[in-house]
Amino acid sequence: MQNQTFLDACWQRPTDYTPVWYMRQAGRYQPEYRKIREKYSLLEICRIPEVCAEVTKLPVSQLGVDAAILFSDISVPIGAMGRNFDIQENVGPVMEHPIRTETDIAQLQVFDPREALPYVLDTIMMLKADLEVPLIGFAGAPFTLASYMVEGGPSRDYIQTKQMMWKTPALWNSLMDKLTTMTVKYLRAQIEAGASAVQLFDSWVGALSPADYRKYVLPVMKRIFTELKDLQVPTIYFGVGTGELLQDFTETGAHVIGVDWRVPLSEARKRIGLDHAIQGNLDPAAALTSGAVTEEKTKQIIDAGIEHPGHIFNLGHGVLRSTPVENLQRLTALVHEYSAKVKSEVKR
Ligand code: 1CP
Repeated sequence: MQNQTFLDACWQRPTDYTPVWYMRQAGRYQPEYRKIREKYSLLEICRIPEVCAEVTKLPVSQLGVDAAILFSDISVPIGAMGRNFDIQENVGPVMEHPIRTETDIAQLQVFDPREALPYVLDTIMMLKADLEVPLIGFAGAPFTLASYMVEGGPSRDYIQTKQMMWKTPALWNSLMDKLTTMTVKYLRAQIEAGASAVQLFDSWVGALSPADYRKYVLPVMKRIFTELKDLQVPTIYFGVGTGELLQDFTETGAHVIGVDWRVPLSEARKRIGLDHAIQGNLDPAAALTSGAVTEEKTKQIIDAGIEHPGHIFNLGHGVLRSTPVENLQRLTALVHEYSAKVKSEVKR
């Protein structure tokens, strides 16, 4: 029997306790992951289903979380679209050549995931057979993916991306259109292979003003969530620094809205309303220490989340590399035990 608590919370059904998983729950903070990385590059791990499945499962047994997230990277589909890139140590995805012109965009291939990324789907099928918790598939959202492609790598200010968006909107729209079509195909294939939910990582979209978000990004996000609807799995939409965009996020059609730590969860609930589940939002830096301060912050988030059905506990962004494994073990146990206690008191 699979643990359904995470999926129930996504659908805003009552649960006995608050489910929890962590963005970047597989990674460098784990000694076992570092050991595997001595032998394989990140992209090699993604391409070998046995190794990729092992890395995906590790945090589930180690931390006791209520969901697994496919181990991959948002940059993986860029290669399948026909552009060379590399994931550089301590940097992130870096393009061989940035995408800037009409020809660059015309050459991007909207691939068939079964042909171009079979190892991703093989990993999912392998995991589906022996995971005791639901598996979350994922993709980078078009804006965030475009930011890497247009800038050529990680960026602080997104100057080239915004220039393309404002100065050559037709070019921008054609890039977003292609990324959107690709993302829908990729996520549909992940769900058909066995993913029980999918998360769209729009990590850097908080760089946009609400007006620009509504004009240049919201329409494609609506398209993605609309085109996934018939598969009837929960969809999660997350970005960093998106407090001012949360209301707009509710218009995308995502079932669950991810919130970073800059907005208190009770305030996020006001902005999001009652029709969506909420995921978040402990400051990842708070997991570096454990003790009274971390406990107080965690309990505050659980208390705010419990007021309405549909809260999934998570960090406000990915696990930081220097986080001790024991802290996440303790945090997971605290979320489970404290939320179960509060919920049983409310019932009585
Ligand atoms: O070699 C390594 O181990 C380097 C660190 C690393 C890891 C563990 C990178 C490079 N990617 C990944 C895997 C990864 N990437 C996962 C699976 C891990 C899990 O969640 O358990 C996921 C979900 C991602 C998604 C991802 N990649 C995002 C969205 C989530 C987020 O953190 O905002 C983004 C923005 C990336 C790009 C990326 N890949 C790697 C780095 C260092 C970065 C960020 C670079 C930047 O600052 O722009």
